[in-house]
Amino acid sequence: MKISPKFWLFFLISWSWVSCDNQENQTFLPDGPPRIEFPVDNPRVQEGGILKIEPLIYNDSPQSQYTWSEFGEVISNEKVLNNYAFEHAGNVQIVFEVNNGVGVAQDTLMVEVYSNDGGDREPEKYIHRIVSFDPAPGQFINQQNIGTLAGAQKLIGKKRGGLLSLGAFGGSITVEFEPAIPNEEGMDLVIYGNAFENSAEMGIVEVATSEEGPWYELAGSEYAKSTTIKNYEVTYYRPDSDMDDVRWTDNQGQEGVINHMGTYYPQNHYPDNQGDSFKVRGTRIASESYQENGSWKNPAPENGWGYADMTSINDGADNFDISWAVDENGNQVKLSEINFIRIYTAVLDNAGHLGEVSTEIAGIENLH
Ligand SMILES: [Ca+2]
Ligand SMILES: [Ca+2]
Ligand SMILES: [Ca+2]
Repeated sequence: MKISPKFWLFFLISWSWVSCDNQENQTFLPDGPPRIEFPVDNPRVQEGGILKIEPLIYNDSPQSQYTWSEFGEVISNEKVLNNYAFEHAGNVQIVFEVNNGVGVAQDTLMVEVYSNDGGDREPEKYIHRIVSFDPAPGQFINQQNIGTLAGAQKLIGKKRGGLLSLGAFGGSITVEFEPAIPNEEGMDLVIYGNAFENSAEMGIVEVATSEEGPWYELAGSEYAKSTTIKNYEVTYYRPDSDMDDVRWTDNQGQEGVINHMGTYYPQNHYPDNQGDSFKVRGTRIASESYQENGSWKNPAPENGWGYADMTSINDGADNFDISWAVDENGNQVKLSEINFIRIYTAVLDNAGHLGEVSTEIAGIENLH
């Protein structure tokens, strides 16, 4: 791997800075909770390649405890993530946590792991075509790899073709499968996301045999709950400037904002291709992110099933059975196969410094 001179310069500066800091703090607790900065915003590495990530930590102390995790699995407890191998192509979300004895800081880093392009495309098993990408506002929206139509195209023909963020409530992707996915006994398809423990960002899945519909929701564990709101509508409004929050109103008399995430994500969080305002509608599932010991948590519902970007096990794989399809009145619909899948973010929630809760999709697989 080639490391840029900028990185080494940063490394040397941060190393000497941290060395002094450690000496000063031998006998004192730090002044306040830690704060994390990564030297590179979006590092890239080839599939199977290794990467060293050295964060800059303010208020670090000799007693600090460090945790690095990928998809909720702890991969290191060192201060520096050293020579870690990235096995799967796609955008990998790494979470780094520091506890300095006074407080806890947590930050995420998106690592782009690019494919060797070794002919691993299996078009008949994976997404055949992107019909449309209609994101809602979010911190990744309008970012080339993760929040644009070009980013969506990378999911075609692959199990994990990258990572696509749908933005806040109602943001969606619609894809075609060719040949159709048959409805056989048991599970029929898998949607890969980037959920990890205490980070579920649930998306509702709809299916159809024709692009024009009718569309049927796959009714998951939350479908009949009293906290689930059917026919929920949100209108988003284009902000005055790129760095502003995005305002929303809903059809329940509520309003709020999708927070702009500042200099880490300096682009406008409102989708480029939308006018002054736009409306999304669907089913809203309850979500209440909360902060615990400095970490933001957004756990999946207990025994939850039937949503995209919810399960942290098996590489973030959520399984679906086409037999879960229901019509708009909640009646079960018998489908022998489907060609079209639409996924939309089904929650409207903010998780502090982690930003809006938004479904991510890495790929979809036909199990038959
Ligand atoms: Ca089935
Ligand atoms: Ca997200
Ligand atoms: Ca996610």
